[in-house]
Amino acid sequence: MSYILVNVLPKAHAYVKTKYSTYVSGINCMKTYSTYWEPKEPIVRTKTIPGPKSTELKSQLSTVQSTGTIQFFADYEKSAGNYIFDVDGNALLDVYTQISSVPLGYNHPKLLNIFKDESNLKTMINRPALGVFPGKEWPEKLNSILMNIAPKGLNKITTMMCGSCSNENAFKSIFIWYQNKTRGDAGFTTEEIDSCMINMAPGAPKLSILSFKGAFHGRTLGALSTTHSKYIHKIDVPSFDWPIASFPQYKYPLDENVAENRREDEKCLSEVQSLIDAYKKKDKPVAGIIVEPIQSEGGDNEASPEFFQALQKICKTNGVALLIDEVQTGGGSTGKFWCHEHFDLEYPPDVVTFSKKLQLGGYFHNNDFAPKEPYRIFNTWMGDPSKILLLEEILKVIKDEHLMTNVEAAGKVLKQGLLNLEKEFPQLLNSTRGRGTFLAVNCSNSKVRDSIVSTLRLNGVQTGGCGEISIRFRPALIFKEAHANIVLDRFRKVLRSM
Ligand code: PSZ
Repeated sequence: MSYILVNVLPKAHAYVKTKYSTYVSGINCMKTYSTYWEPKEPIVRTKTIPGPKSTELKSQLSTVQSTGTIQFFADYEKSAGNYIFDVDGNALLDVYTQISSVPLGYNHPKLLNIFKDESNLKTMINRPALGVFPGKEWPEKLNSILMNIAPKGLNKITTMMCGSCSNENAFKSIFIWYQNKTRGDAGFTTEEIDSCMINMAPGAPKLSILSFKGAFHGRTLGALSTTHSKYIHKIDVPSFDWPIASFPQYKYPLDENVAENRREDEKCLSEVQSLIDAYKKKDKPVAGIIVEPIQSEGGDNEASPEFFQALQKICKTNGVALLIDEVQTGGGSTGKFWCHEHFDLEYPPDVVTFSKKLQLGGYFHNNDFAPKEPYRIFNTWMGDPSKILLLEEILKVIKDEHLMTNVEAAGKVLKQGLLNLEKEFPQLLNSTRGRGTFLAVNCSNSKVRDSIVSTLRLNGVQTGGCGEISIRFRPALIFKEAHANIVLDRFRKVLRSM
């Protein structure tokens, strides 16, 4: 019944034996997970990706669902480590990892083991309405797992399902906090109670959340008002009139453009203050500011630690909450577990949202952002205890296998390699940037970018685009220097062919 991955793939391709010594494919035929294999290099068998089988599946799916975004159909039984396998037998070195959401690669033996345990299986099957009927182990799990990785200074956690709903509910927490500051211990007035039921002030107050141009905070209706990366996300959908400030656009290399980039910081920060003043005058005061530590979908735009420190000062001076959206940056790939740890902030942020690599969504905050009354922040599932089991093991593997050190080492090789390619092909590439393995490079224009991403895929490397002209790298935490060298070799080959 059980078979080893190496037996089901062409003999021509050697497989690399890493720490575990017997990886076996497929959850049904799993006997032991003491072994872990992945291909030594990418395997590309079809002339096009999507290949014929993916194309056939796409046409099947198109009868019931729109398929305009689908790149190929994956074979998740075969996928292993850093390699995603498709249904046509291609194995791509995946440095995009399901939009930056796979921490330990595919079919990590330790994760496969979790659901062999019957009590864990029961945790998966009996998904509770966590707000009302949490399981007996829930307090202990939250304390030992999620609070263990809580950003410094934040002692409360609200769990959710995804990044968008984490931001949505964090906005609500911020509005409730803001109103509580003036209401104090007084209860709700009858006027507030009646007016909120017909979407009117004072019960539904005119408050706003300030966000930045180029930001991505999700696509649900409230979060979408703070998302400004692509028009296609927003068009035809009503939005709140909330303030939008410019986000720094740096010149690279950073160390050669210090003064200019500092002026860019100052320009954006003064815009933030002006917008806070303007929206106060407009009677839509800013209750919170939402910001990504590195704007991801919008093009991997970085801002300096000094920018974030000054932004926090503006928040403190104006009585505005600072929400740091770590949905894409959280989980270790920037070289710190939370990217904002790089910023050396004077105070903890007020709210930190997460999802993706952490498997479930949610946000960390302090007591002030926990509504006193029950049922104000609530939904059916409020997270998923089976995802916490995965997160528990993921955190253990990160620690036991020193994956944060690994991120530093692999990131250094990848970043230096990109800088070298930038020098070799200045007409095609520029502005290499990022932290850890959370890296990006700009292309000369969007046509060149799209062509590089698709040609790289046909050369066995799955990357992703972001913004108009950037390629982003989002490998798993198990991505090593050897993988970085494969990416760089293939990248060079593609650039030469252009
Ligand atoms: O096109 C999309 O909808 C995409 S592509 C990448 C994302 C969404 N990222 C999700 C994301 C994020 O990167 C940040 C910084 N904040 C919030 C979100 C929303 O998370 P989800 O997709 O889980 O709702």
